[in-house]
Amino acid sequence: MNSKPQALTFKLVLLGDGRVGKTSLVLRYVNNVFSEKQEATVQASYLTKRLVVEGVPITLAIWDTAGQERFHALGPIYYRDADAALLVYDIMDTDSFIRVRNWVKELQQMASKNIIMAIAANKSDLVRAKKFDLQEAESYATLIGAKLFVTSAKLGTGINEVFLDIATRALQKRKSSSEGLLPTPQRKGMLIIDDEPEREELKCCS
Ligand SMILES: Nc1nc2c(ncn2[C@@H]2O[C@H](COP(=O)(O)OP(=O)(O)OP(=O)(O)O)[C@@H](O)[C@H]2O)c(=O)[nH]1
Ligand SMILES: [Mg+2]
Repeated sequence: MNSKPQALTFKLVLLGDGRVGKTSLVLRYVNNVFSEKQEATVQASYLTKRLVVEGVPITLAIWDTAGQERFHALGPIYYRDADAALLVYDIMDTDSFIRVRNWVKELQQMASKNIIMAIAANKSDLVRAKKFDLQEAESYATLIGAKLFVTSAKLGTGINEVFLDIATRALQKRKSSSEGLLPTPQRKGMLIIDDEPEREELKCCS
């Protein structure tokens, strides 16, 4: 008899303003790389990461969305049925924190109930003083039942912590749900996440 625990898949979506570092966080986490010249995401990209939490093998199915305003309307395609959302802002840019609040409002109205949320205050390496005011962001995170993590994709700080927290909370939630630890494909209404995101039509030949 095979007693190996079966892998669970959790769908995670990254949301936030353009250039706050969503792609950089994912690439640091999945491939341990960082580029100063990271290109803006078009529509979204999809990556996976396997990890083991409390002895349970987990696959994080990660949708890294484009933050530019022109892609905003695509949001529901990616956060629909998501188990968790990682909301990213640039610690040096107040407007990008406001954008996080707007995404949270949208998620609360449109996404799955009880979606797990975490907030990443990214680019912490750019802050010279050791202390910076996170009180507002922390109170806000508590208010919405999220956790706040200070991250730097550049230095690799806080990254494992935030993804591990999301995976751990998703696992706890699944354990306490009626589905228990059934492998993901047996879940009702599960979105198939192996498909590539739709690509923009190739423009050709005038
Ligand atoms: N100093 C510093 N720069 C960062 C960090 N994270 C990302 N960057 C830089 O910020 C710029 C934007 O990063 P991206 O990862 O492309 O940002 P994004 O949120 O994916 O942007 P969109 O795809 O347009 O939504 C790039 O030049 C990165 O090198 C960080 O932690 N520290
Ligand atoms: Mg990006």
